[in-house]
Amino acid sequence: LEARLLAKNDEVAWANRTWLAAHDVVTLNLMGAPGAGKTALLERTVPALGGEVPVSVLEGDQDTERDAERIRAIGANVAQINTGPGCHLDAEMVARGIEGLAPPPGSLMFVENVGNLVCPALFDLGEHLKVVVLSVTEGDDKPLKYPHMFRVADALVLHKIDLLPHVPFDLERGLENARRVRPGLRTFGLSSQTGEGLDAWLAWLRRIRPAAKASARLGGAAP
Ligand SMILES: Nc1nc2c(ncn2[C@@H]2O[C@H](COP(=O)(O)OP(=O)(O)O)[C@@H](O)[C@H]2O)c(=O)[nH]1
Ligand SMILES: [Mg+2]
Repeated sequence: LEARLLAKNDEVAWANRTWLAAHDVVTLNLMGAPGAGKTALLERTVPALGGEVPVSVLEGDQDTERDAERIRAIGANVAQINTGPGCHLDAEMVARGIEGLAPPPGSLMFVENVGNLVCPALFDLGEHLKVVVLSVTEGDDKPLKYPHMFRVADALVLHKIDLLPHVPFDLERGLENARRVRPGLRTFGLSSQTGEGLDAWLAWLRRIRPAAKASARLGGAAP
């Protein structure tokens, strides 16, 4: 049943990927535990890039419009998807979300997945890149305990570094653990509270638009 479910998801994800490539909408899937600071990161990122490129946000949560309201408050194009008991977004939900959002050609779209380090790792949404957000309050062993999430990630945001003096998170060990499961993983240590480290993250986002376009032109294997 799980294999059939994932195969069906992959088909829809492929359709999403094709649509996003045709409309030149570069899409990032933000994943991480509840409270890792995914929405806070978007609240920093969207205004910083908003003047350069249109940005849309698709918010995923089990319930409420709370995150969509936070993003709406900063003036961005946003839609909320509620999964009810579901623990992750799937490609079909994202397809419907894209229809509602109508991200313009040449834009950037962020998808904030439902908060947890397990199920979202399994579901391709048709995005270009997956980003895992791990805050230093969660412990430096999490990449080892939830390896699937870190293995599928294209980048890691090591979040809330302003709290490093107050928590026993060992930065070197955290990075080593992440790279043990995902060699070469690109990492950004940053704080959405203080803004420290944000520049490198923003610079990467500015660079990936042309890179993602090039890879979309090359195409991947259809499921
Ligand atoms: N100290 C600190 N707190 C943060 C930071 N980013 C987010 N938070 C706080 O962490 C909590 C969860 O943030 P939220 O964006 O809702 O997390 P999400 O569930 O992953 O979307 C909130 O109370 C935020 O104010 C940060 O960089 N430093
Ligand atoms: Mg959130």
